[in-house]
Amino acid sequence: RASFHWDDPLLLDQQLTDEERSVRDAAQAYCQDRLATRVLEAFRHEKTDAAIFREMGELGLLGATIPEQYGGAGLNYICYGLVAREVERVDSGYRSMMSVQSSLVMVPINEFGTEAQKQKYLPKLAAGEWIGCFGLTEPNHGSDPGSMITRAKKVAGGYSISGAKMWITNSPIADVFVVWAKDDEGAIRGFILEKGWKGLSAPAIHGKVGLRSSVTGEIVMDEVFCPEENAFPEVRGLKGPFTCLNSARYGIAWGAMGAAEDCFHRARQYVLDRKQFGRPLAANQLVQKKLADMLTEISLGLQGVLQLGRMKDAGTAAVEVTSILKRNNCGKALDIARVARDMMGGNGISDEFGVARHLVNLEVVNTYEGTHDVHALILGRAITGIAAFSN
Ligand code: TGC
Ligand code: FAD
Repeated sequence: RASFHWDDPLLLDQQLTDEERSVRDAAQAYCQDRLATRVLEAFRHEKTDAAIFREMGELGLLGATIPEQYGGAGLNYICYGLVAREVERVDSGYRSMMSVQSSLVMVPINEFGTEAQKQKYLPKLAAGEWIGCFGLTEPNHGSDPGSMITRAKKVAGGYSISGAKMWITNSPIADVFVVWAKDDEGAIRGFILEKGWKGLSAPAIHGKVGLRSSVTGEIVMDEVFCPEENAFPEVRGLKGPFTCLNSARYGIAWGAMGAAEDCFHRARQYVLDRKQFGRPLAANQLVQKKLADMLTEISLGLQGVLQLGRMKDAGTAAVEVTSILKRNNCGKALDIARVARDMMGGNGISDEFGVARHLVNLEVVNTYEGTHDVHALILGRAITGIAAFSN
């Protein structure tokens, strides 16, 4: 009879290559030794440690899928997912910092940038020497970015960009801003702006109840001059930003499972240790059912993202598959965090027990990069051929 592994029942570990396992192990060692030790203070005091970018850069954790010639790690999508899972096992905010840099800033520069843009920006972003952010969402246009009002007016030698972006991860500490704006023809285009350019500011948004280790801000652009050489030359329309989102949403689907696993492991240990009515909480049927439900969803969610990663590496992943996994894994991780919090009673409310922090983080993760319901609508359109979110 084969033995059961409660922490890896479907033997995910055995489905990885040696290289994938070694990337996972290196990421896990860094995350547990260097990130887990500082997350409580970061979360409690809403402090983002910019040094983390350099540390991740040194380990090759930024731009995992970007070619080595531009400073990336040249790894496959499975490796990128495994890194996201290890980082988010500690905190979704740290994964957010990493995935914005990797998927939302480096991916568009690599996919849509000129050779000069790639040479200039990618190596420094990969090293964590420069910090990047991605401005798509606006104060009045979140789920519907196609209605954005930020404008890039053609002027001599480049563009004059005016508008505001809202809820932008990393923006207050960013050196490089990938922003999306409509040109004179009404087509969405991408631009690379730099900190310090006249008319560009990025005030922080304070008071977030989740994702407090990751700084979020606005991007305010008041006739910012962007030279022609800093525009993405070819890409037009929502295909530009959505190409980045395909990669980031995939990483989030892995990451959310990391947070869920951490909640599951903490809740399991807690109910084994804690006694009520003269026996461990874990001896109760209701408690065991909760653990069984958690493990089932985590195991299935991990197999789902593993398959999606293999499909992405093979070039066979339709974008809707990412919606299935982003939606499922974020929603299930949030449910798991809520149940784990409940299983830990009053202690579950304390930030020192970790689970409440995951819970409020996952509320954000379930919302950004396409809300849970917006991904249902993307899938609904693909299933029926009818778009429910627009006329
Ligand atoms: P729609 O008609 O669906 O598409 C317009 C054009 O875009 C193309 N397209 C895609 N291309 C590549 N990948 C995808 N996933 C694509 N989805 C669509 C499509 O083919 C079309 O091209 P063309 O050439 O025919 O024009 O556009 P729509 O306006 O009807 O879309 C509606 C909807 C709901 C699907 C979309 O707007 C959506 O996904 N909304 C959610 C917005 C969102 O995800 N925002 C994320 C902001 S970034 C962020 O949250 C970062 S947090 C990161 C962190 O901190 O970790
Ligand atoms: P809305 O679009 O107003 O949605 C509100 C509610 O209405 C949701 O429940 C939604 O599901 C629902 N809804 C919307 N449309 C429909 C419909 N047609 N039918 C049914 N229900 C609908 N954006 C960036 O560009 N870059 C970033 O780096 C970034 N980082 C973020 C970091 C944080 C901490 C947060 C909170 C957000 C971040 N975002 C970022 C923005 C994020 O992507 C948006 O918040 C998200 O896309 C939702 O948009 P919204 O907040 O405007 O909500």
